Amino acid sequence: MIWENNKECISREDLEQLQLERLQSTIYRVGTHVPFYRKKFNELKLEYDKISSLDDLRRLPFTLKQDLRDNYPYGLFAVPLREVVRVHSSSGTTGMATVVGYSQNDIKTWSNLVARILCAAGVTHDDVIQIAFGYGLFTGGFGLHYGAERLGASVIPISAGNTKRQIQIMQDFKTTALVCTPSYALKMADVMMDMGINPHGLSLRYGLFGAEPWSESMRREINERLGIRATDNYGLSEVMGPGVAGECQECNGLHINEDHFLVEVIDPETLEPVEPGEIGELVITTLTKEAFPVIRYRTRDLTRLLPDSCPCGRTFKKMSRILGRTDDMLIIKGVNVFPTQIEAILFEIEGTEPHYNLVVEREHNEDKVTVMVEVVESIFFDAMKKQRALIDMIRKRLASELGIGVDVRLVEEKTLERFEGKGNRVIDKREL
Ligand code: DLL
Repeated sequence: MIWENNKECISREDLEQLQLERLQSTIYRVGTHVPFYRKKFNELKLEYDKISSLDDLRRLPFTLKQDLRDNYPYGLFAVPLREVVRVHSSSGTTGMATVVGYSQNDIKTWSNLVARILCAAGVTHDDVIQIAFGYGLFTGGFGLHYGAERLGASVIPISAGNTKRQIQIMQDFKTTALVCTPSYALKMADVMMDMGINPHGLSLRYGLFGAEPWSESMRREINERLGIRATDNYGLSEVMGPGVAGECQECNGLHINEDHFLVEVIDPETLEPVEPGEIGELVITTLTKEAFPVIRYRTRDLTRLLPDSCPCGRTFKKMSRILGRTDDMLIIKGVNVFPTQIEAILFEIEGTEPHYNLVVEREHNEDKVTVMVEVVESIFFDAMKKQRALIDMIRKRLASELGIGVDVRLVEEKTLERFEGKGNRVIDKREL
């Protein structure tokens, strides 16, 4: 089923016309209401009425996370605070927090776009959706909640944490769709095992996961262990929250809600567009946001646009799953490596558990990575010889696929941290 057939299956020509009209009104809105953009546009001598094609987007300035910080808290809002009905904020783990706002219309749009994504994943109003994202300043909980209600599903707003209770409720309330981070889904699978509950005996059918990078191998693992069909969905608070892009049941790329977001993929060094289909940094311009529009927001997320049309019938472009963030990339002996690449390989190796950490240190001006990976009990207590053989095998697999050598350490089951929200598997000991 398609939530909004007339929009999600629009012809490219009509879409581009709609995008252009919406871009023009967004530029006018920020140029007249947001001093930050007015100043930038004046510096560029940009005349609003001279934006006459989508290619003109490239004449506009980028917006960076730092710009949001510099204008903390409300400096980039395009409406007076009395028109703002909701405020969300990022946690600020990598610096000062950023604040975003929503008008009444923004909340309506947001709910609708999240409903599209739930519907694309196969969920309907007959489903019981357990939302195990944190409710609060993080956009995950409320974003998915409003979308699920808009869809007409039965929503269980349990929030994150208290995993045993989550599972009890999943069992008693006959949850059919689980919404959380992929890391938390894995943790739930572990806890179910500890509780002696067979996930395949539950009513669970769908998992909608997002908010952090994950790999195809991790999807397979979650699907098998929980007996569900997991789909990926993407968003970021600066642009809206969840609802920017999501997978349909083809599970091979995320449809971007292009009638509300104009995307570019650029080379983060040269800032020029990459060749079609090449990997680069995703840049997003909002087309309908009222309270907090952003122009050419540099997400730092790396992806590529996929060329093929989708059998599901949606005409919106698809992007690959997020391959990493420009700021997560490790440079080991000159080779660029993303944690998700290592994850994908570890998940394929028999005997290892799907829990790992990457410890990064700097030795002689080079990043050194040690992969700590949990192994099943039988291997951990096995003879040293067997352990050595496994370490060698993991090292070889990583070396052949990444092109560099990393150290590997096996650790006992349940020794590495588990996550209820966004996972953080990189322990960075470099003092950068
Ligand atoms: O994580 C919004 C969200 C909530 C998306 C729930 C999906 C589901 P932020 O906290 O602002 O917002 O973090 C945004 O998380 O720039 C990506 O680096 C990462 N991210 C989000 N979704 C995915 C995904 C929410 N599906 C940042 N795959 C983004 C990989 C993701 N990374």
